[in-house]
Amino acid sequence: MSKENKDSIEKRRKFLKSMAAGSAMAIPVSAGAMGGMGGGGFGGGGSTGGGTASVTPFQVPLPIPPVLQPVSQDATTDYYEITQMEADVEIIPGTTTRIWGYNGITPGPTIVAQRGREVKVRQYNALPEHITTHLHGGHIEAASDGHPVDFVEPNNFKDYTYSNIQRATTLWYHDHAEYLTAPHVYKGLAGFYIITDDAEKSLNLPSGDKEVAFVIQDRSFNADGSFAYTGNRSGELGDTLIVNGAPQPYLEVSNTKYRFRILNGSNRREYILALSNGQQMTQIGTDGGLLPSPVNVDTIFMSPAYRSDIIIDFSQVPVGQSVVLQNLDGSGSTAEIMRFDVVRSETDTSDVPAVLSTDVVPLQESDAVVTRRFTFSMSRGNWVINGQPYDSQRIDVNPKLGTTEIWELTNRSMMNHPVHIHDIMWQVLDVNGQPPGEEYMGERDVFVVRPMSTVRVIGRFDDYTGLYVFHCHNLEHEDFAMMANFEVQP
Ligand SMILES: [Cu+2]
Repeated sequence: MSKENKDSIEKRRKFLKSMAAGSAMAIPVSAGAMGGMGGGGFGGGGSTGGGTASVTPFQVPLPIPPVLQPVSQDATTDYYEITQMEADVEIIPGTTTRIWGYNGITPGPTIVAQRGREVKVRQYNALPEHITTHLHGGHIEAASDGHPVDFVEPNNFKDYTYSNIQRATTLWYHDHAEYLTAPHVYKGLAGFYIITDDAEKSLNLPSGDKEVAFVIQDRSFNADGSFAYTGNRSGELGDTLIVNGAPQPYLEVSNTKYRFRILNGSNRREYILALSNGQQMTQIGTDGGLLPSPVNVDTIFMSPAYRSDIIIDFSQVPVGQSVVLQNLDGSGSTAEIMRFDVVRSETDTSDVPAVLSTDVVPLQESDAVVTRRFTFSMSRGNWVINGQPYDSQRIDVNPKLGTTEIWELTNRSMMNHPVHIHDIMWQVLDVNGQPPGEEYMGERDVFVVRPMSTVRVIGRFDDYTGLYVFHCHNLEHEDFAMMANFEVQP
Protein backbone atom coordinates (compact mmCIF):
# COMPACT_ATOMS: atom_id res chain seq x y z
CA MET A 1 0.00 0.00 0.00
CA SER A 2 1.06 3.59 -0.42
CA LYS A 3 3.06 5.35 2.25
CA GLU A 4 0.21 7.84 2.55
CA ASN A 5 -2.24 5.11 3.48
CA LYS A 6 0.19 3.54 5.90
CA ASP A 7 0.68 6.90 7.57
CA SER A 8 -3.04 7.48 7.80
CA ILE A 9 -3.60 4.07 9.36
CA GLU A 10 -0.75 4.66 11.79
CA LYS A 11 -2.23 8.04 12.66
CA ARG A 12 -5.61 6.49 13.29
CA ARG A 13 -4.11 3.77 15.43
CA LYS A 14 -2.38 6.39 17.60
CA PHE A 15 -5.50 8.48 17.74
CA LEU A 16 -7.63 5.57 18.97
CA LYS A 17 -4.98 4.75 21.56
CA SER A 18 -5.11 8.32 22.83
CA MET A 19 -8.90 8.09 23.01
CA ALA A 20 -8.61 4.95 25.07
CA ALA A 21 -6.14 6.67 27.36
CA GLY A 22 -8.74 9.32 27.98
CA SER A 23 -7.42 12.38 26.20
CA ALA A 24 -10.28 14.76 25.63
CA MET A 25 -10.41 15.37 21.91
CA ALA A 26 -13.81 15.11 20.28
CA ILE A 27 -14.78 14.50 16.68
CA PRO A 28 -18.17 15.60 15.45
CA VAL A 29 -20.29 12.67 14.43
CA SER A 30 -23.67 12.79 12.78
CA ALA A 31 -25.10 9.74 14.51
CA GLY A 32 -28.42 8.83 13.04
CA ALA A 33 -28.01 11.09 10.02
CA MET A 34 -29.25 9.50 6.82
CA GLY A 35 -26.45 9.19 4.32
CA GLY A 36 -24.91 12.47 5.36
CA MET A 37 -21.33 13.44 4.79
CA GLY A 38 -19.12 11.70 7.27
CA GLY A 39 -15.49 11.85 8.14
CA GLY A 40 -14.29 9.82 5.18
CA GLY A 41 -10.67 10.38 4.51
CA PHE A 42 -9.56 7.03 3.20
CA GLY A 43 -10.48 4.77 0.34
CA GLY A 44 -13.48 6.76 -0.78
CA GLY A 45 -14.78 7.24 -4.28
CA GLY A 46 -12.93 10.52 -4.45
CA SER A 47 -16.06 12.55 -5.04
CA THR A 48 -18.60 14.52 -3.13
CA GLY A 49 -21.25 11.93 -3.85
CA GLY A 50 -23.44 14.65 -5.31
CA GLY A 51 -24.35 13.44 -8.77
CA THR A 52 -26.17 10.17 -8.95
CA ALA A 53 -26.64 7.77 -11.81
CA SER A 54 -30.27 6.71 -12.11
CA VAL A 55 -31.56 3.18 -12.54
CA THR A 56 -34.67 1.91 -14.25
CA PRO A 57 -35.71 -1.15 -12.22
CA PHE A 58 -35.84 -4.68 -13.63
CA GLN A 59 -33.82 -4.02 -16.82
CA VAL A 60 -30.95 -6.43 -16.19
CA PRO A 61 -30.99 -10.15 -15.36
CA LEU A 62 -29.80 -11.33 -11.94
CA PRO A 63 -26.13 -12.33 -12.34
CA ILE A 64 -25.15 -15.65 -10.81
CA PRO A 65 -21.53 -15.67 -9.60
CA PRO A 66 -19.53 -18.57 -11.07
CA VAL A 67 -18.75 -21.56 -8.84
CA LEU A 68 -14.98 -21.59 -8.34
CA GLN A 69 -13.20 -24.74 -9.52
CA PRO A 70 -10.35 -26.15 -7.42
CA VAL A 71 -6.85 -25.90 -8.93
CA SER A 72 -6.12 -29.32 -7.44
CA GLN A 73 -7.55 -31.95 -5.11
CA ASP A 74 -6.24 -34.75 -2.93
CA ALA A 75 -7.79 -37.30 -0.59
CA THR A 76 -8.70 -34.76 2.07
CA THR A 77 -8.58 -31.29 0.53
CA ASP A 78 -9.76 -29.06 -2.30
CA TYR A 79 -7.26 -26.31 -3.22
CA TYR A 80 -8.41 -22.97 -4.59
CA GLU A 81 -6.69 -19.77 -5.70
CA ILE A 82 -8.17 -16.29 -5.78
CA THR A 83 -6.56 -13.03 -6.85
CA GLN A 84 -7.91 -9.87 -5.30
CA MET A 85 -7.69 -7.19 -7.95
CA GLU A 86 -9.18 -4.04 -9.38
CA ALA A 87 -11.45 -4.23 -12.39
CA ASP A 88 -13.74 -1.99 -14.40
CA VAL A 89 -17.26 -3.41 -14.64
CA GLU A 90 -20.64 -2.23 -15.87
CA ILE A 91 -23.07 -1.93 -12.94
CA ILE A 92 -25.21 1.02 -14.03
CA PRO A 93 -25.96 0.33 -17.72
CA GLY A 94 -23.83 2.52 -19.96
CA THR A 95 -21.28 3.43 -17.29
CA THR A 96 -18.14 1.88 -15.84
CA THR A 97 -17.40 1.29 -12.16
CA ARG A 98 -13.92 0.58 -10.81
CA ILE A 99 -14.36 -2.24 -8.27
CA TRP A 100 -12.15 -4.33 -6.05
CA GLY A 101 -13.08 -7.95 -6.64
CA TYR A 102 -12.09 -11.50 -5.85
CA ASN A 103 -10.78 -12.56 -9.29
CA GLY A 104 -11.93 -9.13 -10.41
CA ILE A 105 -15.66 -9.72 -9.98
CA THR A 106 -18.22 -8.75 -7.36
CA PRO A 107 -19.64 -10.72 -5.75
CA GLY A 108 -16.59 -12.98 -5.96
CA PRO A 109 -16.77 -16.56 -7.22
CA THR A 110 -18.81 -18.93 -5.03
CA ILE A 111 -16.91 -21.66 -3.19
CA VAL A 112 -18.98 -24.80 -2.62
CA ALA A 113 -17.52 -26.98 0.15
CA GLN A 114 -18.51 -30.45 1.34
CA ARG A 115 -18.97 -30.86 5.09
CA GLY A 116 -16.01 -32.80 6.50
CA ARG A 117 -13.75 -32.12 3.52
CA GLU A 118 -11.04 -29.51 3.92
CA VAL A 119 -10.69 -26.43 1.71
CA LYS A 120 -7.52 -24.39 1.30
CA VAL A 121 -7.73 -21.02 -0.41
CA ARG A 122 -4.64 -19.13 -1.55
CA GLN A 123 -5.53 -15.44 -1.58
CA TYR A 124 -3.21 -13.28 -3.72
CA ASN A 125 -3.27 -9.56 -3.07
CA ALA A 126 -2.97 -7.62 -6.34
CA LEU A 127 -4.64 -4.59 -4.77
CA PRO A 128 -2.90 -1.36 -3.77
CA GLU A 129 -3.64 -1.76 -0.02
CA HIS A 130 -3.15 -4.50 2.53
CA ILE A 131 -6.07 -6.88 3.02
CA THR A 132 -7.18 -9.75 5.22
CA THR A 133 -9.88 -12.25 4.30
CA HIS A 134 -12.47 -13.45 6.82
CA LEU A 135 -14.78 -16.41 6.27
CA HIS A 136 -17.91 -15.05 7.93
CA GLY A 137 -19.68 -17.71 10.01
CA GLY A 138 -16.83 -20.16 9.52
CA HIS A 139 -15.91 -22.38 12.47
CA ILE A 140 -12.21 -22.51 11.66
CA GLU A 141 -8.72 -22.32 13.12
CA ALA A 142 -7.78 -18.87 14.41
CA ALA A 143 -4.80 -18.62 12.04
CA SER A 144 -7.19 -18.71 9.06
CA ASP A 145 -9.90 -16.47 10.50
CA GLY A 146 -8.62 -13.31 8.85
CA HIS A 147 -7.88 -11.36 12.03
CA PRO A 148 -8.06 -7.60 11.34
CA VAL A 149 -4.28 -7.14 11.60
CA ASP A 150 -3.27 -10.44 9.97
CA PHE A 151 -2.44 -8.40 6.89
CA VAL A 152 -1.52 -9.66 3.47
CA GLU A 153 0.53 -6.89 1.90
CA PRO A 154 0.26 -6.03 -1.82
CA ASN A 155 1.99 -8.59 -4.06
CA ASN A 156 1.86 -11.21 -1.31
CA PHE A 157 -0.43 -14.13 -0.63
CA LYS A 158 -1.75 -16.15 2.29
CA ASP A 159 -3.12 -19.69 2.47
CA TYR A 160 -6.34 -20.04 4.46
CA THR A 161 -7.43 -23.48 5.75
CA TYR A 162 -11.11 -24.20 6.27
CA SER A 163 -11.96 -27.52 7.94
CA ASN A 164 -15.72 -27.43 7.15
CA ILE A 165 -16.57 -29.38 10.31
CA GLN A 166 -19.70 -27.32 10.92
CA ARG A 167 -23.29 -27.81 9.72
CA ALA A 168 -24.24 -27.22 6.11
CA THR A 169 -25.01 -23.52 5.66
CA THR A 170 -24.49 -20.28 3.75
CA LEU A 171 -21.31 -18.43 4.67
CA TRP A 172 -19.57 -15.58 2.95
CA TYR A 173 -16.01 -14.37 2.68
CA HIS A 174 -15.13 -10.71 2.80
CA ASP A 175 -12.34 -8.32 3.63
CA HIS A 176 -11.72 -7.54 7.32
CA ALA A 177 -8.71 -5.18 7.36
CA GLU A 178 -8.50 -3.02 10.47
CA TYR A 179 -10.07 0.43 9.85
CA LEU A 180 -10.54 -0.44 6.15
CA THR A 181 -13.23 -3.12 6.14
CA ALA A 182 -16.08 -0.78 5.19
CA PRO A 183 -14.49 0.80 2.10
CA HIS A 184 -12.99 -2.54 1.02
CA VAL A 185 -16.32 -4.38 1.17
CA TYR A 186 -18.08 -1.40 -0.43
CA LYS A 187 -15.71 -1.62 -3.39
CA GLY A 188 -16.70 -5.25 -3.89
CA LEU A 189 -14.69 -7.61 -1.67
CA ALA A 190 -17.41 -10.16 -0.78
CA GLY A 191 -18.40 -13.60 -2.05
CA PHE A 192 -20.42 -16.69 -1.13
CA TYR A 193 -19.02 -19.80 0.57
CA ILE A 194 -21.58 -22.59 0.82
CA ILE A 195 -21.18 -25.78 2.86
CA THR A 196 -23.35 -28.72 1.81
CA ASP A 197 -23.74 -32.22 3.21
CA ASP A 198 -25.55 -35.49 2.48
CA ALA A 199 -28.30 -34.86 5.04
CA GLU A 200 -29.23 -31.62 3.32
CA LYS A 201 -29.08 -33.21 -0.13
CA SER A 202 -31.39 -36.04 0.98
CA LEU A 203 -34.17 -33.55 1.80
CA ASN A 204 -34.95 -32.96 -1.88
CA LEU A 205 -35.17 -29.20 -1.42
CA PRO A 206 -35.26 -27.18 -4.66
CA SER A 207 -31.80 -27.46 -6.25
CA GLY A 208 -29.92 -26.97 -9.50
CA ASP A 209 -31.21 -23.86 -11.27
CA LYS A 210 -33.91 -23.63 -8.56
CA GLU A 211 -31.35 -22.94 -5.82
CA VAL A 212 -30.03 -19.39 -6.09
CA ALA A 213 -27.78 -17.44 -3.74
CA PHE A 214 -27.97 -13.67 -3.89
CA VAL A 215 -26.51 -10.81 -1.89
CA ILE A 216 -28.39 -7.55 -1.42
CA GLN A 217 -26.31 -4.38 -1.12
CA ASP A 218 -26.84 -0.64 -1.46
CA ARG A 219 -24.49 1.69 -3.26
CA SER A 220 -24.40 5.30 -4.41
CA PHE A 221 -22.94 6.16 -7.78
CA ASN A 222 -21.58 9.31 -9.34
CA ALA A 223 -22.90 10.26 -12.77
CA ASP A 224 -19.86 8.60 -14.39
CA GLY A 225 -20.65 5.29 -12.68
CA SER A 226 -17.94 5.46 -10.00
CA PHE A 227 -18.85 4.62 -6.42
CA ALA A 228 -19.76 7.64 -4.29
CA TYR A 229 -18.53 6.42 -0.92
CA THR A 230 -18.51 9.00 1.87
CA GLY A 231 -17.23 7.01 4.85
CA ASN A 232 -20.15 8.21 6.97
CA ARG A 233 -19.31 7.22 10.51
CA SER A 234 -22.95 6.39 11.25
CA GLY A 235 -22.78 3.82 8.50
CA GLU A 236 -22.97 4.21 4.75
CA LEU A 237 -26.39 4.27 3.08
CA GLY A 238 -26.63 4.04 -0.71
CA ASP A 239 -29.59 5.09 -2.83
CA THR A 240 -29.29 2.22 -5.32
CA LEU A 241 -29.98 -1.41 -4.46
CA ILE A 242 -27.79 -3.99 -6.19
CA VAL A 243 -28.31 -7.74 -6.09
CA ASN A 244 -25.32 -9.93 -6.99
CA GLY A 245 -23.81 -6.71 -8.30
CA ALA A 246 -26.70 -5.70 -10.61
CA PRO A 247 -29.12 -2.85 -9.96
CA GLN A 248 -32.66 -4.05 -9.13
CA PRO A 249 -32.44 -7.06 -11.48
CA TYR A 250 -35.04 -9.56 -12.61
CA LEU A 251 -34.91 -13.35 -12.48
CA GLU A 252 -36.93 -15.57 -14.81
CA VAL A 253 -38.43 -18.52 -12.92
CA SER A 254 -40.82 -21.41 -13.53
CA ASN A 255 -44.07 -21.83 -11.60
CA THR A 256 -42.37 -24.06 -9.01
CA LYS A 257 -40.67 -23.79 -5.64
CA TYR A 258 -37.27 -22.08 -5.48
CA ARG A 259 -34.68 -22.00 -2.74
CA PHE A 260 -33.01 -18.63 -2.20
CA ARG A 261 -29.97 -18.20 0.04
CA ILE A 262 -30.17 -14.49 0.79
CA LEU A 263 -27.34 -12.44 2.29
CA ASN A 264 -27.52 -8.85 3.42
CA GLY A 265 -24.05 -7.74 2.36
CA SER A 266 -24.73 -4.03 2.90
CA ASN A 267 -22.46 -1.91 5.07
CA ARG A 268 -25.28 -0.51 7.18
CA ARG A 269 -28.68 -0.87 5.51
CA GLU A 270 -31.33 -3.18 6.99
CA TYR A 271 -34.09 -4.77 4.94
CA ILE A 272 -37.57 -6.08 5.65
CA LEU A 273 -38.27 -8.54 2.85
CA ALA A 274 -41.82 -9.11 1.59
CA LEU A 275 -43.48 -10.26 -1.64
CA SER A 276 -45.59 -7.77 -3.61
CA ASN A 277 -48.48 -10.23 -4.07
CA GLY A 278 -48.80 -10.67 -0.32
CA GLN A 279 -47.90 -14.34 -0.41
CA GLN A 280 -45.87 -15.87 2.40
CA MET A 281 -42.29 -17.06 2.23
CA THR A 282 -41.05 -20.19 3.97
CA GLN A 283 -37.88 -19.74 5.99
CA ILE A 284 -35.82 -22.94 6.22
CA GLY A 285 -32.48 -21.67 7.51
CA THR A 286 -30.50 -18.88 9.14
CA ASP A 287 -26.78 -18.02 9.58
CA GLY A 288 -25.90 -21.39 11.12
CA GLY A 289 -27.84 -23.76 8.87
CA LEU A 290 -31.24 -25.36 8.53
CA LEU A 291 -33.98 -24.73 11.09
CA PRO A 292 -35.58 -27.75 12.79
CA SER A 293 -38.76 -27.13 10.74
CA PRO A 294 -39.86 -24.70 8.06
CA VAL A 295 -41.50 -21.48 9.26
CA ASN A 296 -43.99 -19.54 7.11
CA VAL A 297 -43.45 -15.81 7.36
CA ASP A 298 -44.95 -12.65 5.85
CA THR A 299 -41.75 -10.64 6.23
CA ILE A 300 -38.08 -11.30 6.95
CA PHE A 301 -35.93 -8.76 8.80
CA MET A 302 -32.30 -8.73 7.70
CA SER A 303 -29.56 -6.79 9.46
CA PRO A 304 -26.17 -6.47 7.79
CA ALA A 305 -24.51 -9.92 7.48
CA TYR A 306 -27.72 -11.87 8.21
CA ARG A 307 -28.38 -14.89 6.01
CA SER A 308 -31.89 -16.16 5.35
CA ASP A 309 -32.47 -19.47 3.57
CA ILE A 310 -35.99 -19.33 2.14
CA ILE A 311 -38.41 -21.12 -0.17
CA ILE A 312 -40.72 -19.17 -2.46
CA ASP A 313 -43.46 -21.18 -4.18
CA PHE A 314 -44.25 -19.56 -7.52
CA SER A 315 -47.05 -22.05 -8.27
CA GLN A 316 -49.42 -19.45 -6.87
CA VAL A 317 -48.39 -16.98 -9.61
CA PRO A 318 -49.89 -17.34 -13.12
CA VAL A 319 -47.31 -17.81 -15.88
CA GLY A 320 -46.68 -14.44 -17.49
CA GLN A 321 -46.96 -12.53 -14.24
CA SER A 322 -44.32 -11.16 -11.89
CA VAL A 323 -43.69 -10.78 -8.18
CA VAL A 324 -41.49 -8.07 -6.72
CA LEU A 325 -39.26 -8.72 -3.73
CA GLN A 326 -39.93 -5.62 -1.68
CA ASN A 327 -38.03 -3.88 1.07
CA LEU A 328 -40.65 -2.62 3.51
CA ASP A 329 -37.89 -0.74 5.34
CA GLY A 330 -37.06 1.30 2.23
CA SER A 331 -38.72 4.05 0.25
CA GLY A 332 -38.37 5.40 -3.27
CA SER A 333 -35.37 3.79 -4.97
CA THR A 334 -34.74 1.42 -2.04
CA ALA A 335 -38.28 0.00 -1.74
CA GLU A 336 -37.95 -2.65 -4.47
CA ILE A 337 -35.08 -5.13 -4.47
CA MET A 338 -35.65 -7.34 -7.50
CA ARG A 339 -38.42 -8.95 -9.58
CA PHE A 340 -39.27 -12.60 -10.21
CA ASP A 341 -40.82 -13.13 -13.65
CA VAL A 342 -42.78 -16.40 -13.88
CA VAL A 343 -42.15 -17.31 -17.51
CA ARG A 344 -42.79 -21.05 -17.82
CA SER A 345 -44.74 -23.97 -16.45
CA GLU A 346 -42.86 -26.96 -15.03
CA THR A 347 -43.59 -30.00 -12.90
CA ASP A 348 -42.27 -29.47 -9.38
CA THR A 349 -40.41 -32.50 -8.04
CA SER A 350 -38.92 -30.82 -4.95
CA ASP A 351 -40.08 -31.05 -1.33
CA VAL A 352 -39.98 -28.91 1.78
CA PRO A 353 -40.11 -31.61 4.48
CA ALA A 354 -41.72 -30.86 7.85
CA VAL A 355 -38.50 -31.92 9.57
CA LEU A 356 -35.42 -30.23 8.13
CA SER A 357 -32.77 -30.89 10.74
CA THR A 358 -32.42 -32.56 14.13
CA ASP A 359 -28.77 -31.83 14.87
CA VAL A 360 -29.12 -28.64 16.91
CA VAL A 361 -29.61 -29.20 20.63
CA PRO A 362 -30.83 -26.13 22.52
CA LEU A 363 -28.15 -24.98 24.97
CA GLN A 364 -29.32 -24.63 28.58
CA GLU A 365 -28.63 -21.58 30.72
CA SER A 366 -27.52 -23.95 33.46
CA ASP A 367 -24.70 -25.17 31.18
CA ALA A 368 -23.06 -21.74 31.14
CA VAL A 369 -19.96 -21.25 33.30
CA VAL A 370 -20.12 -17.47 33.08
CA THR A 371 -22.28 -14.56 31.93
CA ARG A 372 -20.30 -11.75 30.34
CA ARG A 373 -21.79 -8.30 29.87
CA PHE A 374 -20.97 -6.01 26.96
CA THR A 375 -22.35 -2.54 26.30
CA PHE A 376 -22.30 -0.99 22.84
CA SER A 377 -22.25 2.80 22.81
CA MET A 378 -20.56 5.92 21.50
CA SER A 379 -17.80 7.63 23.40
CA ARG A 380 -15.76 10.64 22.31
CA GLY A 381 -16.63 10.18 18.67
CA ASN A 382 -15.91 6.46 18.53
CA TRP A 383 -18.19 3.48 18.61
CA VAL A 384 -17.06 1.46 21.62
CA ILE A 385 -17.63 -1.81 23.49
CA ASN A 386 -17.59 -1.52 27.30
CA GLY A 387 -16.33 2.02 26.82
CA GLN A 388 -13.24 1.07 24.83
CA PRO A 389 -12.40 1.44 21.14
CA TYR A 390 -10.72 -1.52 19.46
CA ASP A 391 -7.05 -2.14 20.21
CA SER A 392 -5.58 -5.03 18.24
CA GLN A 393 -3.00 -5.58 20.98
CA ARG A 394 -5.50 -5.85 23.87
CA ILE A 395 -7.20 -9.17 24.67
CA ASP A 396 -10.63 -8.32 26.03
CA VAL A 397 -12.13 -11.74 26.76
CA ASN A 398 -10.65 -15.18 27.54
CA PRO A 399 -13.23 -17.97 27.17
CA LYS A 400 -12.07 -21.50 27.93
CA LEU A 401 -12.19 -24.21 25.29
CA GLY A 402 -15.03 -26.67 25.80
CA THR A 403 -17.15 -24.37 27.97
CA THR A 404 -20.51 -22.69 27.41
CA GLU A 405 -20.96 -18.97 28.02
CA ILE A 406 -23.80 -16.46 28.04
CA TRP A 407 -23.03 -13.07 26.52
CA GLU A 408 -25.36 -10.24 27.45
CA LEU A 409 -25.25 -7.55 24.77
CA THR A 410 -26.67 -4.14 25.70
CA ASN A 411 -27.04 -1.21 23.32
CA ARG A 412 -26.70 2.19 24.99
CA SER A 413 -26.83 4.26 21.82
CA MET A 414 -29.53 5.41 19.43
CA MET A 415 -28.56 3.20 16.47
CA ASN A 416 -29.02 -0.52 15.89
CA HIS A 417 -25.88 -2.63 16.28
CA PRO A 418 -25.80 -5.98 14.44
CA VAL A 419 -23.32 -7.74 16.74
CA HIS A 420 -21.21 -10.44 15.04
CA ILE A 421 -19.11 -12.95 16.98
CA HIS A 422 -16.47 -14.96 15.12
CA ASP A 423 -15.62 -18.67 15.60
CA ILE A 424 -18.85 -20.26 16.85
CA MET A 425 -22.62 -20.21 16.35
CA TRP A 426 -24.94 -18.90 19.07
CA GLN A 427 -28.54 -19.33 20.17
CA VAL A 428 -30.55 -16.31 21.34
CA LEU A 429 -31.95 -16.81 24.85
CA ASP A 430 -34.04 -13.68 25.19
CA VAL A 431 -34.46 -10.06 24.13
CA ASN A 432 -35.18 -7.60 26.94
CA GLY A 433 -36.13 -10.60 29.06
CA GLN A 434 -38.76 -11.77 26.56
CA PRO A 435 -38.63 -14.86 24.34
CA PRO A 436 -36.87 -13.98 21.06
CA GLY A 437 -39.14 -13.58 18.04
CA GLU A 438 -38.80 -15.22 14.64
CA GLU A 439 -36.06 -12.81 13.59
CA TYR A 440 -33.72 -14.38 16.19
CA MET A 441 -34.54 -18.03 15.49
CA GLY A 442 -31.99 -20.70 14.64
CA GLU A 443 -28.25 -20.74 15.11
CA ARG A 444 -26.77 -17.34 14.44
CA ASP A 445 -23.52 -15.44 14.29
CA VAL A 446 -25.16 -11.98 14.01
CA PHE A 447 -27.89 -10.55 16.26
CA VAL A 448 -29.28 -7.06 15.95
CA VAL A 449 -29.32 -5.21 19.27
CA ARG A 450 -31.74 -2.30 19.12
CA PRO A 451 -31.30 0.98 21.03
CA MET A 452 -31.62 0.64 24.80
CA SER A 453 -32.13 -3.12 24.43
CA THR A 454 -30.40 -6.22 25.71
CA VAL A 455 -29.98 -9.48 23.78
CA ARG A 456 -28.68 -12.55 25.64
CA VAL A 457 -26.98 -15.25 23.58
CA ILE A 458 -25.51 -18.60 24.55
CA GLY A 459 -22.70 -20.47 22.80
CA ARG A 460 -20.12 -23.19 23.32
CA PHE A 461 -16.42 -22.65 22.51
CA ASP A 462 -15.55 -25.93 20.84
CA ASP A 463 -12.65 -27.23 18.74
CA TYR A 464 -10.35 -24.21 18.40
CA THR A 465 -8.20 -22.11 20.69
CA GLY A 466 -6.72 -18.78 19.67
CA LEU A 467 -7.49 -15.21 18.79
CA TYR A 468 -10.79 -14.06 17.25
CA VAL A 469 -12.83 -10.86 17.27
CA PHE A 470 -16.39 -9.75 17.84
CA HIS A 471 -17.75 -6.47 16.55
CA CYS A 472 -20.63 -4.48 15.16
CA HIS A 473 -21.33 -5.48 11.55
CA ASN A 474 -22.42 -2.00 10.60
CA LEU A 475 -19.07 -1.81 8.84
CA GLU A 476 -18.38 1.86 9.52
CA HIS A 477 -19.11 1.22 13.21
CA GLU A 478 -16.60 -1.62 13.06
CA ASP A 479 -13.97 0.56 11.39
CA PHE A 480 -14.58 3.33 13.90
CA ALA A 481 -13.62 0.89 16.62
CA MET A 482 -16.71 -1.05 17.81
CA MET A 483 -14.72 -4.29 17.98
CA ALA A 484 -12.90 -6.40 20.59
CA ASN A 485 -10.53 -9.39 20.74
CA PHE A 486 -11.31 -12.67 22.45
CA GLU A 487 -8.80 -15.48 22.86
CA VAL A 488 -10.05 -19.01 23.47
CA GLN A 489 -7.78 -20.61 26.08
CA PRO A 490 -6.82 -24.31 26.09
CU1 LIG B 1 -23.06 -0.69 15.26
